[in-house]
Order: sequence, then C-alpha cells, then structure tokens
Amino acid sequence: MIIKKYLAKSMREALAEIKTELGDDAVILKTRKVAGTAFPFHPTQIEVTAARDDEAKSSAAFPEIKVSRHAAAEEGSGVYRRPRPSCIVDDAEQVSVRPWSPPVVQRTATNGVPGITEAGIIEKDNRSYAELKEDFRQLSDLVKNVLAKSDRAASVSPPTASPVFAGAWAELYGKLTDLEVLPDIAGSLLTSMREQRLEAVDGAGEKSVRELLGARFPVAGPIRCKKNGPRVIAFVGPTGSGKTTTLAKLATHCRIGKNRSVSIITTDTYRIAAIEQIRTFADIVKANLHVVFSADEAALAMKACANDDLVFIDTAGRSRRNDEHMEELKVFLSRMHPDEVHLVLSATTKDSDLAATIRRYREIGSDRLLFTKLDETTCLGNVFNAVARSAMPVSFLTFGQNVPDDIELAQPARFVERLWTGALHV
Ligand SMILES: Nc1nc2c(ncn2[C@@H]2O[C@H](COP(=O)(O)OP(=O)(O)OP(=O)(O)O)[C@@H](O)[C@H]2O)c(=O)[nH]1
Ligand SMILES: [Mg+2]
Repeated sequence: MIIKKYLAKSMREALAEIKTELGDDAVILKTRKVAGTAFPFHPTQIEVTAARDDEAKSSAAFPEIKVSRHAAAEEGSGVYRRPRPSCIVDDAEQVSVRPWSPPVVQRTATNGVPGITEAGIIEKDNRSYAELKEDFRQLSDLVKNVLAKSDRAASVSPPTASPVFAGAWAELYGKLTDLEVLPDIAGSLLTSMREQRLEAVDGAGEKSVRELLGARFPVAGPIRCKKNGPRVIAFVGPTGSGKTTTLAKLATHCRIGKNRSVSIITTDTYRIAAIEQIRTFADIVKANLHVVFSADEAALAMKACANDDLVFIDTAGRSRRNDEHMEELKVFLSRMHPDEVHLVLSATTKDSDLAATIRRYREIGSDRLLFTKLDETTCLGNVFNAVARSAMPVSFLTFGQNVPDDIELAQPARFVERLWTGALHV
C-alpha cells in the first residue's frame, strides 16, 4: 500500500497528479483545504491524501462498462465509433472487484494512552482506559441497535391481527407469501378482494390477485424530451447498485436510438477510475461529459447543457447512513434542478434495507425507483413490497450488465408476470 499527500491549487490538478503517479486504481482517502504558506495572501490549496493498494490488479479495481457486441455491430451506421478494446469485456472474462479496506493507523497520544489527549477525561475520571473503552463499546452497540431497530420498524407495518384465511383463500395467501410478499401486504390484498366480493377459487382468484398486485405497482412511464430545454435526469443510490451502468444504457438509447443530443454530468469524483469509466463511455456514444468537483461547478455545467435534449447526471454511491455524504448529495442536486431523480436499487437487497434506503433518499428528492440486477434473484417479493409500501413509481428494470441491453420500461403486468412465475424473460 502506497499512501501519499498531494498539494495542488485545485482538486482537478491534484487528481491529474495522482493519476500520473499512482494510476487509475488510486483511492482518495481524504481531502482538505489548507491555507497557503508561501505568502500571506497565497490562495488556499487543496491537500489530497491518496493511496494505492499494490496487491490489487489494476484491471480488477473498477468494473468497466460493458458494451454488447450488438451495440458494437452498429459501427457501420456511422453514429458512433467502435468501442475501445478497454471498454469491452468478453463473456469469458471475469471482472472481479476486490473491496478496498483502509489501513489501520495506530495513534499514540503524548500521555501514552492511545487516542486520548493529555487534557482529556482520564484525569477527571479515575477509571482505567480499558474500562472506558468497554463503556464506549457498549454505548456504540446500543446506538447501533437503536438505529437498526428504527430501520426495521420503518419497513414493517404496525402489527395487525393476521387475517385468517381458509380453503382457496389460504392457498392464495400461501402463494403470495411464498413469493415473499410480506404477510401484512398479502393479507390486505386478499381482504380487499373479499371486500370487492371477488372469488378466490379456480383461475378467477389468481387473475384478481394479479390485477391487485399490478395496481399496487405504480410506474413512471418513459423519458420524455421537453419542448424547451433539456430533460435532466439524475441517478442516485447506494454504492454499486448500478447507477453508472444504467445511465450508460439509457444514454445510449437516447443518443443512438433516438439521435438526441445528450450530455452527461458526473459528480462522482471519489475514484479516478470512476471518471475514466464514464469518460470512456461518453466518448463511445459521443455525448458531452462534464466532470464536476463542487456544487458551483455543477451549476455551471448545467448552464453549458442548456441546448441539449437530455442531461444525465451520475452521482457517487452513498450509504443512507452517512449523513454527511447524503447532505452533500442533496446540495449537488439542489444546484442542478433535475426533473427526475431515479433511486437506483439492486433487486437483491433485503426488505428492511430497501425500505430504509427509500425513506432516506426520498428526503433528499428521489421521486422514482429503478431496480437493477433482476437477473441475480428469482424472487421479486422484496421489490414488490418496497414499491407497494412507498407507493413511489418505478421507472426502469434492468437484468444484466450489457450496455445498452438488459433494460426495460417498468410495466405493471410484466412485473407481476415475473413476480408470479419467477421467470426473467416474460
Ligand atoms: N447482474 C447485473 N449486474 C449489473 C446490473 N446493472 C449493473 N450491474 C453491475 O453492477 C456493478 C456495479 O455497477 P455500476 O454501474 O458501476 O454501479 P454504480 O451504482 O455506478 O456504483 P458506484 O458508482 O460505485 O456507486 C457492475 O459490475 C455492473 O456491471 C444488472 O442489471 N444486472
Ligand atoms: Mg457509478
């Protein structure tokens, strides 16, 4: 592991230097502003601490956007160039991503007690360091438990007396819970069928319940260009959920399929390789790319895109539990005024995490859900639960890594068919 500090006039300059010295696999550990030291009026500089893990294979550090052969075959159309070899990953090749873990830095304070300063609490409290550490550990466990419980509580309805179903009703209830539809949602669907005096027997029951499932799966509809000005579409969500890949799929459809002028703005400057990933893609589809390092730059980039039909905004993956990152994302979005903010979620995420993530991202402006990786699960009950609970419309579903394929507009009947049968291709 190599760790180095870089001092530069701007983030852009620092990243260029880091890339030259440490390469594409460098990871930014920390950034901070430092006052100039050479002269009293020397402008503030940026100090960036970057690292490179030498054990990681350079090609494995970041998933490249895969462009399918089908897309590459359109080369003759003159619309776009053959993707660079670095952008194509053959089916046989494995792209493995090794998680990076930060180095553990042992700090020793001047009083010899790790991590506690001389003026600290030790003198005021005669308890030993080990006791204090244990207290902190217990406190931290307590806070974690409270947070976990509040997340779970948000995803589960208040307990209601579970309805008793018998005969054909019990069979329908069993089918729904086998699909991993949560018991209270399954119960409320069947109760509503009964209230509408619908039959549970034979095919009629299945038909009715499938219609009710579809009615609780709102959809957002296709992307529509505006008459004046660009339609601005942002993709947000947890790390690795598929934001960049999905953006690439949709941007390709708009750029090549519909021959629209497309700009891409990326605020994901956390990893140098992330910038390269989107830059390579933008080159392929001949879309303008703006890499922005601050909310001010984001606002300027928006102005530069005023004549485009579509602007796609890629953002860095953010954990809903990191308030600082969520706040930063909110500030970026507030300066770009997106028309649509798609919360990109993996279909392999469990119920409670989906519910908590949707709740948190809704607070910062997400207005629709986009589910990826349907190909990685056979049971979509969790996706249905998340949509039924949040009542947020679903924009697209994706089921593979190939750009621009493996994506479709969300449609209730097709989703219910997938949910009911477990089949991917319906
Ligand atoms: N199986 C499958 N993999 C997908 C799908 N969409 C994206 N991926 C893969 O998921 C991984 C992460 O995709 P990215 O597009 O880089 O995810 P991201 O949300 O931009 O990631 P960050 O920017 O790091 O937060 C890559 O290996 C993609 O190829 C999908 O629908 N199915
Ligand atoms: Mg990304």
